[in-house]
Amino acid sequence: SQTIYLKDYTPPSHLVDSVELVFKLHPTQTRVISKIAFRPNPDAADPTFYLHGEQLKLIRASIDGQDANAKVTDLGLTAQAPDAPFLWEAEVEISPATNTALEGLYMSNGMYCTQCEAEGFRKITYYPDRPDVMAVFTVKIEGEEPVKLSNGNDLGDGTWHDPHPKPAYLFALVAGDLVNLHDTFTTRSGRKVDLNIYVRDGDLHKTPFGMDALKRSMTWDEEVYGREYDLDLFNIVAVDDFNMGAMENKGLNIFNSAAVLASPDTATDGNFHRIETIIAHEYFHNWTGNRITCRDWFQLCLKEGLTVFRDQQFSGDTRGHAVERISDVLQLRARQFREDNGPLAHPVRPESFVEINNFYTATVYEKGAEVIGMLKTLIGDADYYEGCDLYFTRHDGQACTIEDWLKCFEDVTGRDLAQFKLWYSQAGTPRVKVDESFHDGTYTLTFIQSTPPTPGQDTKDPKVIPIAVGLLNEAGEEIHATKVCEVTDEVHKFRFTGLEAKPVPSINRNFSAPIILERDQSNAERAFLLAHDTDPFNKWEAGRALARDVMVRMVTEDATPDQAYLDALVAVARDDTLEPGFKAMCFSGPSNDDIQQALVDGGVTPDPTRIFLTGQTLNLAISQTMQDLLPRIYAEMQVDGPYSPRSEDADRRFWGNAALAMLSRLDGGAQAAAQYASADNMTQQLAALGCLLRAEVGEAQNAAFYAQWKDDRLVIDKWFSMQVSHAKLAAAPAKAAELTAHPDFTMANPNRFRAVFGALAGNSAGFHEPGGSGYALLADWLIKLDAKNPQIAARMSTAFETWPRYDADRQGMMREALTRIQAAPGLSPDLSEMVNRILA
Ligand code: BAL
Ligand code: ZN
Repeated sequence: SQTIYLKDYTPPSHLVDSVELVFKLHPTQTRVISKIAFRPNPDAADPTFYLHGEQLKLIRASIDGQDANAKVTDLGLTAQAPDAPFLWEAEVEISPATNTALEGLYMSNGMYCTQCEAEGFRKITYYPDRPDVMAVFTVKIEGEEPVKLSNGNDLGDGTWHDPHPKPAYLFALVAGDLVNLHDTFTTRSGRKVDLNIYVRDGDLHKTPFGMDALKRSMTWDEEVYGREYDLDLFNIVAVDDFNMGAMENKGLNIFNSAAVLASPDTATDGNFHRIETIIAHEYFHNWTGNRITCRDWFQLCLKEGLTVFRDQQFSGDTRGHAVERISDVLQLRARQFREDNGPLAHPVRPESFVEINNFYTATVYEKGAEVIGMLKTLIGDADYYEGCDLYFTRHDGQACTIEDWLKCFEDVTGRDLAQFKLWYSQAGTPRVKVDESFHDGTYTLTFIQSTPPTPGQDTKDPKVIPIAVGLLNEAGEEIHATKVCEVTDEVHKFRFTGLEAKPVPSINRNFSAPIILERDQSNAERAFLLAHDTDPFNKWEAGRALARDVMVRMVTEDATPDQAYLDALVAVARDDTLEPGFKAMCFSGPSNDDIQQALVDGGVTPDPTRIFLTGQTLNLAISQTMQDLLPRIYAEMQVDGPYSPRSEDADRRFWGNAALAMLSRLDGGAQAAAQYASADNMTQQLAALGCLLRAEVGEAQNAAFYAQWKDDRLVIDKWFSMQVSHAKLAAAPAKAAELTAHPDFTMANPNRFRAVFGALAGNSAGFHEPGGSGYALLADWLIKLDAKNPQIAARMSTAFETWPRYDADRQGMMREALTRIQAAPGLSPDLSEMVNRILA
């Protein structure tokens, strides 16, 4: 397989005016008949007529009615084409039922569906399968299935027409025995849009929340970005077997059923939140992705970073900005910082790839979103939205680049964004060291920035880093409102004058830049900021830094749990001005990966076993300190009345269940057993089960849970995941191995595979148990899965990306597992690229 480079981009040889497709559906012998109107591209670098095509049986192909004499390879075909517009007609045969990679046209529980991003359309028919070729599609679906859907408007009798030119990756087809929830939405200019969520019979009661989220997303995009929907129909379909969370196909979004189906008895508050976010995300793609798409796949962040940023804004507006920002940053640190500081580090806009599916990463998505957030912080809200408006009018209907995007903001502001663009090209998380001094009423902050080397990038230039700073006096009053320090030089000083005494700084408020701050800060100052900072993010951050320091000292110096930290937590719990969701966040503490990275930064080799045991000790100490408060918190946080996923209720359950987790460390699970017995929704049931499993007293409830939910796939995914995430140390890989023999385990379903092996990878002390059984098991299963579904196998290989941080024994065993994968016969380009990069 070949490496593809951004610098080698050339325009397509031919453009497409229209595409007509006829599908004669059959599980193993679907016929796809295409009529495509091509014309030579005047801007082409190379006029050779080339179409992508993989795993297709070519039946016939003609150009203007004459046999095309196509030269076919495994990857596509070439043919002699006239130097003028012409009609390509072809017929191919494909086998959806045996398509286990879930890319192209495949079958899921008897239903036909598609996934074409990034390069799946070439498994449906011969086509210039690249995002800069946009065309108007008309599709006819022939088959027995009662419901037959494609993009755009329904012309009846299985025929669909999408008037908006689109790249092939946004093509979609669904056919099956489905039922739907119908609703309507009227756009602000008066267009009446029919909305449907299609599901299998029996799942209809799980659709109303998704529908509500869709309508709220449509309103939000009108109000905040001035974007209206542009067709008379918007369809969503839930599919059980799906590689991604969901896909934004024009007018026909296809969702992993886990990312759309929710009812109070089967979905947790976390599930509801995630579903709302994904529905919004896919809907927002209609403008940021579909109307304006990417010129080539290197520009993926153009649509993904921006659309993640938009869904984060939406969630903040819906659920409260402080808790939303904290959870976004927790995600960023756990996934993106980990990626950016390991062998898989790559720029937000990568410069080369073997398999583009390997670049649907936390860096492209989440760091891509941070970059948009920094742009908005630097230029201000008014210019940000004006720049977006310009982008939408200037580039509607086009396939664009990051340069096109940034130019809109340069034109609106008159600013040169060349240095800002380094955020797109330089990988690695910047470190910013902070020095401070105070003389004669002037407080000086000195920022010193550096970015460590990453694969292929040994040296980095200084970036523009917007660091929001506020100052407090020693009484805890804000004496300087938040000011954005634009750090542009390697060493950059900022002065605050007219101060009576040395202030306490609150730096990088609201996490204004995705950086690692390096600053000598006492735990007393952290506790002070946790008590007084007016910026909710930094208030939480101070507590997190405190917790991290306490954990690190417990791990490295055998320290006992720090009393000042325990007292600070009690103060948070007692503070009536704080929201329940915020309190719960303060008690969540740093992630395991966060602790490991802190240890690595301090020159200490992390031992996951020791970190796990230390976490247990600290959690017990926290529970004991909180002992007197817990029953009251727990009682106060109970929500009366029927379940609602609204954030006020969800946040109460979040804090109440944090209290339950603490109680369960003291009462042997008595309160959790009571909650389990009386729970009338999945949030309460699953939280109680988790506490019981952690306390190793939940055997009966665990069996009852399985029996109660054995017919609900999505709940059983949770059950599989719980078994592994609550197994301790070496018992985790053993449990995962045992579950692979469970009658409900199947690697054909990505959600089920992830439920077991995602949970194993997330159970750090289990995956890294010193005997190496976690590594060996995951390697075995990645090799097996790769033969069926290379995309998921490649994605899950990232469990190994941290190998360089560990001790020699663990490193050796992880490398051995990776080398074994590398040597597996017939390894896919997907998994092979990942393993090669991880080992490089
Ligand atoms: N475009 C792939 C799925 C998503 O990011 O929405
Ligand atoms: Zn997306």
